Amino acid sequence: MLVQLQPMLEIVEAALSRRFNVRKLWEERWLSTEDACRVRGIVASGHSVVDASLLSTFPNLEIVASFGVGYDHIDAKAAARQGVIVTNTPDVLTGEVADLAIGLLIATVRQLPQAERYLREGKWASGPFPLSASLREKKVGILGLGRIGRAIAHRLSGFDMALCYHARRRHEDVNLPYYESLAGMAKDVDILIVAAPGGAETRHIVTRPIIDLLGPEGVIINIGRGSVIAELDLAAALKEGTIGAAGLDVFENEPVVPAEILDHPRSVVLPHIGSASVRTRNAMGQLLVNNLMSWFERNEAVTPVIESVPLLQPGIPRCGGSLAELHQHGSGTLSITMPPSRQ
Ligand code: 8YV
Repeated sequence: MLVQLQPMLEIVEAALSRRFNVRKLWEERWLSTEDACRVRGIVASGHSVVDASLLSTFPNLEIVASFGVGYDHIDAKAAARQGVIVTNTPDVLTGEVADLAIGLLIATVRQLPQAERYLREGKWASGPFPLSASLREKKVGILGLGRIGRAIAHRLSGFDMALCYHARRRHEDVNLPYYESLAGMAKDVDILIVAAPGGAETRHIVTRPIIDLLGPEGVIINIGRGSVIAELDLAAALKEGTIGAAGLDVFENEPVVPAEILDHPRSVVLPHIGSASVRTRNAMGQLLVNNLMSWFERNEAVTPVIESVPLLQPGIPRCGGSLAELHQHGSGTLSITMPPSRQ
């Protein structure tokens, strides 16, 4: 039996319910102790908190399959201690999120939403839209050089802009200037693009002193996690003009956006749409389903998170079991394809 914590794409739900006995926790609100013991998998979205206490509710849990690349909402270390693997959906969304970062960067610097509003409000007839800032001759610092950070750097390499990055470590295979300290990079760049994951390690690493180092013409873009930036510091910096503009797709307490950010004339705000195209969300759904199928068919995970990798080493006893036990026969159109079973 699987428990699903939040509603998901229809095609994912259809594919899951064809193959598994799925209990929708947000509808049922409770499970009997007997049912809790039958739960072998949790299906989580990017916003469902899966902490140690939830994990321990299900003594026979084997896998938490999460929709999205970021898994800061899941206590993957506690899961590993319980012998539970966690999977996410990396790679299939990298290009989509990187595209959005570039769009948000241009929109923020060239004030595209503001200019569009100006036209729609009928102001063009009374004069041209005020001149914007420029991307030309600007230096960009990328915070976080994971898959998405790299894809952003790759796209920006066609923009004739100076690029550099800060990450926990230097990436030897990347030919870009590396800053060991975030402050050092912030002092040298005009634009900071946050592409770091969430979680305790990155929480509030961008605080007021870092923001102020970007300067009054500085720009901050965040497509990583809201928690990386101390949001109230950013709001204050925008208000006081110690930073020029902000383009944000992610926020600390989504869907809440602080009024100071929302009302600022140089903020561009999006409702966390980095990966939100039909194509990419379907691919993420497919990967989530593939992870579950592969686990229950052959004790393998397609995309386990790093904390789960030791659990998947040969020789580690695992409890992944036969899919037959979990099958729930049903009808319906299959829009998600299943990975082929191994003979
Ligand atoms: C997710 C995201 O699609 O993948 C992530 O980590 O931030 C998003 O793009 C979203 O959180 C899914 O619920």
